[in-house]
Amino acid sequence: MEHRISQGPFVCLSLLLLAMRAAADPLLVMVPPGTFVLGADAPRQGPPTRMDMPAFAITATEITVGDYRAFVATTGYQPPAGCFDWQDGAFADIPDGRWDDARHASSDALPVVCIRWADAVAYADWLSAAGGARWRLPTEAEWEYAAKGANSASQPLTPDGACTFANLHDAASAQAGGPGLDPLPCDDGYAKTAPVGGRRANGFGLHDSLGNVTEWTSSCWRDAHDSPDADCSRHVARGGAWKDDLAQASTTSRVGLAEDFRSGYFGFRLVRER
Ligand SMILES: [Ca+2]
Repeated sequence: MEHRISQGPFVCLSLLLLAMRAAADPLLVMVPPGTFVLGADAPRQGPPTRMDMPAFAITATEITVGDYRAFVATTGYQPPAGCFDWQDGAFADIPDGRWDDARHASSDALPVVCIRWADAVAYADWLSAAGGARWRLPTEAEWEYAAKGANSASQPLTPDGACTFANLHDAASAQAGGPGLDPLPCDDGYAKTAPVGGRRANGFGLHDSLGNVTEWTSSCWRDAHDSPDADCSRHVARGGAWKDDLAQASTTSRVGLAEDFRSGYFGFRLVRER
């Protein structure tokens, strides 16, 4: 099965040495410093912009239901009900949809969904307050650099190999009556979200940077990477989700959603500062 994400010995050694888990902290990987080209020559994805990136630590997986459950149990914080999701053959707002209902939290290993941007930030702030490091959402440049994993391609996956690395709209979601795109010619067994870490990591050790859930970033929306006009009523989200095809779930595809948007296909991962 062909793929174009490489995992060299340096990365394997780095993961062995640098992956770390504090008491209740999410598993981290260290992304090495480097230069990459942000974006692609495509609508709302450009202009391609060369960037120098420092090293940073980012969670290897999306934040899980179990992670978020610990936060809610400790603090009493509770995201408001309501979740935009696929149900009965259509996307619709589910007024009583919640991050911890049976539909979205059947396993603690699933990525947490149905949370707003502020609910993701609240979790990061709690982790920061509980320990000695600052946790935050990645910027969209950090997200894209980490997602590319030493591969500059906007789409490093091939259609038949996609399920090895990403939970996307495949035979499983098509069989469940999922969104009307042409499904990928593979089957990962999950019609919607899948337990984090179940697919192969990219070259930096990140799992599910493409697919599973679209991930919030800290960045305000800009129509173009070089636009001086930032719309901070929306934030950039990246990576596509279980409902998406390869075009929607590329390393450069991006959407901008209002801060109060929450859905069954939106989640997040975090950066930890030293
Ligand atoms: Ca799937």
